[in-house]
Amino acid sequence: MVKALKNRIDIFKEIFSKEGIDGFLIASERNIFYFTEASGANFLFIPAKGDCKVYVYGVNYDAVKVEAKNCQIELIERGEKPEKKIVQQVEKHKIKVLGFDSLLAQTFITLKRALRGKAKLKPKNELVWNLRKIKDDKELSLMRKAAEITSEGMKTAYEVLKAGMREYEVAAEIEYAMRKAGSWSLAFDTIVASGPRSAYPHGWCTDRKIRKGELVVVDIGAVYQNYRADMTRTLVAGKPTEKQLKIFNVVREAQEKAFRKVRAGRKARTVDRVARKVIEDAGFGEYFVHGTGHGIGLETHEPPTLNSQSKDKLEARNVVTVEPGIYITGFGGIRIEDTVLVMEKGAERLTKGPYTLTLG
Ligand SMILES: [Mn+2]
Repeated sequence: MVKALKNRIDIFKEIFSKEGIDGFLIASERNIFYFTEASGANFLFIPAKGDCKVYVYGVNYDAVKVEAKNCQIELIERGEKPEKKIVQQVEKHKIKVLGFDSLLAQTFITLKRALRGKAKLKPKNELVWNLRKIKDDKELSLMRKAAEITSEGMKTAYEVLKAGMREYEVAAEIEYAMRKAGSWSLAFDTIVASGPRSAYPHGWCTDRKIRKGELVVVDIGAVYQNYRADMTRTLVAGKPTEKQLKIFNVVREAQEKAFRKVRAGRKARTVDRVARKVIEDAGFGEYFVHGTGHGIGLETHEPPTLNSQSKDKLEARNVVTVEPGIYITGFGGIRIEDTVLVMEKGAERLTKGPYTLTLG
């Protein structure tokens, strides 16, 4: 299915209409961006028939007026309740079933009270995700760019890392390189986790001084025009030990074998099983403490999910991460992660970098 940007709202109208829903309320900022190209808006009301309305507070009103496509824009005045405006639209369009993506509990309660049984509220976030997880050509080109910038950041990590540097200093060099390469922001806080801290899968970054021979997990993500990439390499400042190399090779093999399993039609949990089997067979099963990957796009963590519980099936134009790891408390951790594009007959790595603990 080809989804030109101008048609996303129309395509979505068809999808929710088939579910017996005659109006849809979008409250997630990323979902509103997906449908309208506007950032910073608060609600998007989509009737099955008729014009859409975006609601926005004063702080972002001018920006949304410039950016928003395919919808009318309405200011939420100070002291005004947006729920009231939404109920007015529900009445105007005679909506009986109002689908929604996700609402704050307070918004849900206020809306439900104000609707007084006139329309049923139906949570249907998965309908939006079914669209969002299939990236169109424009999205793929932006994600390619985000991945290129991220790879540039990782190249810098290999170039600058040395014993004696503090974790935040390595992070600063990486982030500067990504900014200069065009990154709009960071997909998440840069992780530079060294020594025993590398055993924390999401070990952020501190002022710890990196010592010679220590493992350093570097997990980074650039953002280009709101689209993200996610990439991890594990480096050693100095010469790796035999044990470090052995564990690295296990993770490397797990990542490569899992990557080769990625293709349209594959169960996401099969990819996880393949990675997990390599690590289990090497005797490190208990140290692989997270799933193998996740979808990525406008958000860093999106469907589909690649873990042992996942019911997702991979589809062409999904973009997912493949990121097995081994984390041993006290010793350290190793993770290798790429952002990859799912294709009909395989996959393509969008992030590119060396699969080595050291440069050269
Ligand atoms: Mn990731």
